[in-house]
Formats: sequence, structure tokens, C-alpha cells
Amino acid sequence: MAIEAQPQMPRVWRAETKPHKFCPGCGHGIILKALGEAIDALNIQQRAVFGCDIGCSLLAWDFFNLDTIQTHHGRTTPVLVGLKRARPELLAICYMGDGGAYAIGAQHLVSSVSRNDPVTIIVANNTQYAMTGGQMAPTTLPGQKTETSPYGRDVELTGRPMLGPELVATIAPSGAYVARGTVANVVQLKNFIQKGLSNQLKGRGISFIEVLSACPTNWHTNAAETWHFIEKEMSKFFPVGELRTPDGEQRQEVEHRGRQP
Ligand SMILES: Cc1ncc(C[n+]2csc(CCOP(=O)(O)OP(=O)(O)O)c2C)c(N)n1
Ligand code: SF4
Ligand SMILES: [Mg+2]
Repeated sequence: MAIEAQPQMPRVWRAETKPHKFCPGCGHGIILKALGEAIDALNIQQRAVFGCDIGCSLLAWDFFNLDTIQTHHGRTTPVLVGLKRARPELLAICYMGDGGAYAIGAQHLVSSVSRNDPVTIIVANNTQYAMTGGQMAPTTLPGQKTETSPYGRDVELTGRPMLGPELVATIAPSGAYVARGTVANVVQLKNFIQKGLSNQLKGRGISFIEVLSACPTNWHTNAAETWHFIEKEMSKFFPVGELRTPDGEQRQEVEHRGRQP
């Protein structure tokens, strides 16, 4: 039987809202709202492709009215780099957790940064593997208790917390944009994400934004404790601010408090 060609339906862009699937108090929803607002502000809906990883980030697979690809543990970056090479006019947004970006997917991140791939990577740092129940990740703070560090992370045994943006800022060629934002400052976060997307629009180089994010479910914290942990504990190790701007200039305002032994 002959199959009739379907008429091409025009894509309709309209403001919609839907309930999210994250736990109450989760940081992912805040980051994604900032991302959505940045996409709207730049009016790039028709060119943007959203890539999400395995982990709680994948719960965003149907949030945006954008073409979306979901991959596993840090592979979002190479998959979207491939897409960007095939379709350079598209805007590739790679969204993943700290486990995906800095553990099993670390080699993809390093390779991509070395090549200065023109994609925008956003990493939600919640100091652990959240979706699988709160295991220790490269970002777990010294002494922090997780499912796999019940007595607190021993840095002598397991190393110090991974400083993703500092690593990227050190090895990225010129044209890179690198920043660390926080869900505790959404206006600044949206600004950082918008700058990262603009950098890709201008074809300058890779853009990398880490975001300090909340996971009250696995931290076992109430609202006040959650905020305290982000603002007082996490930001001590992971200083918030811009680390590299597209002209290659190193920003000075970031205090590297996390480097202390
Ligand atoms: C290749 C691969 N390895 C391991 C897993 C198991 N796994 C699923 S989610 C997850 C943790 C993800 O943690 P993170 O990237 O930090 O995201 P979060 O859930 O914290 O937002 C792991 C290890 C997987 N799905 N695929
Ligand atoms: S487990 Fe943590 S990161 Fe995952 S949805 Fe719940 S609060 Fe968010
Ligand atoms: Mg995580």
C-alpha cells in the first residue's frame, strides 16, 4: 500500500508550562528555568538543540519545545559535538550532572575543551550521583557523608573535590567562555548561560558553565539546611564567578578559596 507523504507542519512556538518531575527543592528546575529564559532572550528557539545526560538531568527530556537528545554519562558532549559538526547552524546545548561530566565522561569533556568545540556545556554540580541514590562523586566535599562515604569523604584516600571550571579554564584555547554560577543567584546564572550561548552564536569557542545545585533528597536537608550547604559549604570550595571570557582574558574576581589544603 502506498504511504501518502504527510504535509510539513510549521513548528509553533508558544509559552507553555507543565509540572516538573524533580523532587521539591531540587536545583535542576532552577537551572533549566534560567536556561529557558536565556534561550527566549536570545530568540534562538528555532536553532537550539537540547542534549541531556543520564542522571536527574534526563528528567528534562520533554520540558522544552526543542529538539532533544538524551545520552549516557557525559556522552552528551560528544554526541552534540557530532551534531554541531554536521549542522553548524544549530546551537548545541549539553546539559549534565557532575557525575556524568567529571567522572565517567571526563575524557569527553577534556577532549572537547582541547578541541575548543563550539558547543555550550552546562553542568549541575550537586556534589554526588543523585539519581542512583546519592553516591560519592568527584565533587563530593571533604568529610561529606554520602551512600558510599558513610563516614565522610576521606580526601587522603579519594582525592580532593574536582574543580571543573578551573580545569576547563586552564586548558581551553582562546575564545572559550567559562563560569561557575549558583542556583542561589538566578539573575547572575541566567546572565552566565546567556553569555555562554552568545559565545556559541558568535562561533568563538567552547562555553562551559558549572552550576552549584541542590539535592535535598540525598543531602537529607530541609530548606534552610539546603541553602546553608550551597551558600556556606559548597561555595567555599567552588567559588562562583567568571573564569574565562571569549577574548581569552583571565578574570580576577574569582577567589580560589577551594584550593586551600
Ligand atoms: C554509562 C552509564 N554508567 C552508569 C550509569 C548509572 N547511572 C545513572 S544516573 C547516574 C548518576 C548520575 O549522576 P550525575 O551525573 O551527577 O547526575 P545527577 O543525578 O546528580 O543530577 C549513574 C551512575 C548509567 N546510566 N550509564
Ligand atoms: S534526587 Fe536530587 S537531583 Fe534528583 S530530582 Fe531529587 S533533588 Fe533533584
Ligand atoms: Mg550529581
